[in-house]
Amino acid sequence: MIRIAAAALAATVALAPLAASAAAGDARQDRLQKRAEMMSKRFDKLDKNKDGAVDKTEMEAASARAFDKADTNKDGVIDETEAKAIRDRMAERRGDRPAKANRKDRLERADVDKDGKITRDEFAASATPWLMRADSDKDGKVTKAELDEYVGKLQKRADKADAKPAAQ
Ligand SMILES: [Ca+2]
Ligand SMILES: [Ca+2]
Ligand SMILES: [Ca+2]
Repeated sequence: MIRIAAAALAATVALAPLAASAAAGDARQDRLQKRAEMMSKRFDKLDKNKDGAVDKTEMEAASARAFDKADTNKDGVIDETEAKAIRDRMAERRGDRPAKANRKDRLERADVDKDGKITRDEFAASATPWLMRADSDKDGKVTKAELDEYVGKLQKRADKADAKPAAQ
């Protein structure tokens, strides 16, 4: 009896790191799922002419709309107050999740000449859209199939990360 209990205990201990790793994997899959949904929603919104693809014109139009929305005093530049308003909005949308370092500085990076103001051109140039990473045939537009393929790639990468043994 005692031996069986000890064996069971040993098994539990041995399995513990695996369980922790599976939980981390679940959280990752969850995030990925949410990200895929978000990308799909954004895609549908960007595809104004509903031809099943998002092209450069549609992306530029989206960037122009975002700029117009951010430039609240309509002087043609996003100044520090307006940039702060964007950051606040982003922080609100993010909730209590920590900011991604690379995303936090997008506005700062956009201000190429560092005069504290982002012009329309600077803003457009900084908008290296996440979506273009899905453009696998590099024809300047992203079809829904390319987006699905891209999401599949992210999924595979996450699966691979899950398959790695948990760090000790
Ligand atoms: Ca389209
Ligand atoms: Ca302004
Ligand atoms: Ca394409």
